[in-house]
Amino acid sequence: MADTAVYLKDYQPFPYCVDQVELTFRLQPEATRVMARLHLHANPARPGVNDLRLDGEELRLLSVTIGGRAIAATPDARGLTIAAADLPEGPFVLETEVEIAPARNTALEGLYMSNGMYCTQCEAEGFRKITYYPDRPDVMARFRVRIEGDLPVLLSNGNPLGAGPGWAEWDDPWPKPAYLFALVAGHLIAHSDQITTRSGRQVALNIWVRPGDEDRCAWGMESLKRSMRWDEEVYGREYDLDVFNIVAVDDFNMGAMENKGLNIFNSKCVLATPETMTDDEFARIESIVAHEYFHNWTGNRITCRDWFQLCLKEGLTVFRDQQFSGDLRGHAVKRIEDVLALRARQFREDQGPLAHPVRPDSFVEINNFYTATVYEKGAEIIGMLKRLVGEDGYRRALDLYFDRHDGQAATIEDWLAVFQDATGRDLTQFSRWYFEAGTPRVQVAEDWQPDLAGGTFTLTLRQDNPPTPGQPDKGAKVIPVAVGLLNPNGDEVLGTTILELTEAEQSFRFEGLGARPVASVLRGFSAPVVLDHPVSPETRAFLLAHDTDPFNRWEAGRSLAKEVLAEMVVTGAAVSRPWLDGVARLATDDTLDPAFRALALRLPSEDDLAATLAAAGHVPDPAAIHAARRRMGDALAAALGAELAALRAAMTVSGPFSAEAGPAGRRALANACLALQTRLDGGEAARAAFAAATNMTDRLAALVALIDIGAGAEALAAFEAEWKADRLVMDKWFMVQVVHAPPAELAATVEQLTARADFNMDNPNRFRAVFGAVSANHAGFHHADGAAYRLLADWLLRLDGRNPQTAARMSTAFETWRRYDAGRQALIRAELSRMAATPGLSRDLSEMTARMLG
Ligand code: 0A1
Ligand code: ZN
Repeated sequence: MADTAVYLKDYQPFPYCVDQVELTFRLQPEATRVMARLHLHANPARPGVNDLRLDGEELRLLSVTIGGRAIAATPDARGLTIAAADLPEGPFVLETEVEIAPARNTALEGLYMSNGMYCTQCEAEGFRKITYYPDRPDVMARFRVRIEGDLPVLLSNGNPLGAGPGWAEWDDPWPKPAYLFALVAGHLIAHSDQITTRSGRQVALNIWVRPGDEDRCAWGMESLKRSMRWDEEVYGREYDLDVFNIVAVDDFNMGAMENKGLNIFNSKCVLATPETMTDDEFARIESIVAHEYFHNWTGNRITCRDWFQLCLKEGLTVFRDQQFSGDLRGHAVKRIEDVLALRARQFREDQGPLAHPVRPDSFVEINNFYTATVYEKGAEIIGMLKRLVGEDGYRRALDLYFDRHDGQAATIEDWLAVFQDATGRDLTQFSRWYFEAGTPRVQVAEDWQPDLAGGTFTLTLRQDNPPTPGQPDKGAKVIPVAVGLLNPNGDEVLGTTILELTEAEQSFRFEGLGARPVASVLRGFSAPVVLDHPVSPETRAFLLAHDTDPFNRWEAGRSLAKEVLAEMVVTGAAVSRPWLDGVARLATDDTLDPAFRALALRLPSEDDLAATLAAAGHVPDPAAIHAARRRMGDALAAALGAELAALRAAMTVSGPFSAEAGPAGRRALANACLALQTRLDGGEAARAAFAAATNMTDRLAALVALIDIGAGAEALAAFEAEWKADRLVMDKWFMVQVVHAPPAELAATVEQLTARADFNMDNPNRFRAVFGAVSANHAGFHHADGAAYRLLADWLLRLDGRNPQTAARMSTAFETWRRYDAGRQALIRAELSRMAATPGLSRDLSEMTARMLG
């Protein structure tokens, strides 16, 4: 790798402190001027004679002065060094003027343009593309910003200072790192509201959008207000400025960004109406709005000392947004959804060549570390901490965290120390979760001694911590394993109890039980591990029917489904009765939450099954997995038969549309039934549902059901005719065709879609709609001819020249390559090698290909 790595062990404080920054922007698409005044003084934490090194990339430097005197300074490709000899003693003011070209910025990092609007993305290291600056999170400063431009709306962080025609000034009283800086300018319209915080501060709330989108903001605004209230009630955290602005932008690399007082959102993650967005998207918008808002305390008021500590803000903020969504929508269903996502993304990452610790100790390009491991596993670790110290301990620790570190740039050591200090618990061994990669495997063995102490049941737990890149050996972790015991009638004889597994192997005894109990292990998914608990299909079916822990009840059905599917793939076995009967019973049980029943009907994904087979020592055959999964769906449809129509009818939602969990759960169950019904009736019900749908959830479900049986052409044409002018809805139209293309037709489908005039590779949403879907189509992506591998690599290379960050992220489609047979491995290795060898490849993509090639 040509670019060198940065190491955590090399951390040193920056030799200068920035007290205040004054920025002036003179906006022009091809030549924006940025004038920066930095008020600096030497940092007592870094004594000695130090040059002043400022980061800066792709800037045209026009002038540098210190204390008003011009300095001759020659920048290099990554910044500007001002020799210590040129710096006065005591505080001084450094002024620079640079020119940048936002209209030519296709990487969407720094200041760029999207549909005529100016906007910024500075996390992680984008501010250096705006001006020369110590672009690192431990340099926190107060920002004052003046924007000059011929546009009606000119926004930056903090509170408005003043505005007139063609100018606006903003002042942010809270010191912040440069990655939280934001600027937006454009022809925008606000959807406005307001809220009074619990101490009485009046806060103006605005969601700024392109004209035409103003009727799509109501849900985002409602979500914002709920988030603000929730953070006050649950964490005691209040908002701290007079205004909170959200801006929707069409071209954005990620979901959204928590800039202080000026959150910027991918329009897909904030704009919604019932006609254009599905229930899942409504729920996602709610959680992302909350996530960005929660960052105001966990990320902004307390930020990260360096980028190795990214999980400090991200793991905690994900944990908080998961709690919030659980409180609003029901914890059982939320937990199942979170675990499904964790396994699909994080376990996959942790079990392949890209595995890295939640707190990595080196990186080449930090943008490559905004991963499921840092975010989702980071959140799981906090869930475990909370389980170990209890509700009260957690609250005390968090209060101490906010008290002790407000206004600081902190580390994971600081975070663990507040838990130790608040609860007295030694977290030395627990900290391995942060520093060691890989998903532990926990094996469970049972023993029953009817004659010992009135009936003794013993659970023996053994943990294995598999090697990961650069970490061959690992010690035992602290694993909280939540366990419950049921008697043969299904009654609980032991309510949920946490067993703390701290050694490689440990036994836990339960006495005086009378009859052999059924153990429900890892309730609520109490730790992010792979559980290996060999039990009979009958026992799984028993837990599916009786477990009092909703997560484990669902999990019993899922484990059974995976075992049955694996058996079907490996031996060609038929779909097993206990699974069919168990799932059918659950789906039709009116006492259960419809959302939960819908989840029970969902089959394991093909990628999940491939991972399961690989872990069991098989070489997964994607075509065989695809065929077996279809057989399984057909068998489930046949088993439910006429009940499907009845269930759908029973789930009818009347009255005006509501995106709340109740009605959304009913639609989820109805649509799960529709998908199965379509397997039986040739598409009759789905065609009727498509025509009758009054919201996007029902319409898209019907469309997908039809595409899935190869009968989608008419509905696709109708959908396109209705929505061709709507970029967010059309992303779905692109995506479903690729995800559900017959495996042999995937490459051709993609060729045809990318040839369309409305396929725009510079829009990350559109690019992802097509190429994210390529790898989501497991059997198509892994078709033995290798056509999809080649196609994806070609497009990633093309994108890399314009938007390296998104190209690198999407290259993770290849991360599972070592699971497959020699032929497929050779094909993928060839594509990875071809990408790696391409001259001029970005730092982002070259790091990813190198790591995947290992
Ligand atoms: N901090 C944001 C996510 C984000 C990260 C990086 C970005 O550009 C490289 C953009 C957004 C969040 O957690 O929501
Ligand atoms: Zn975040």
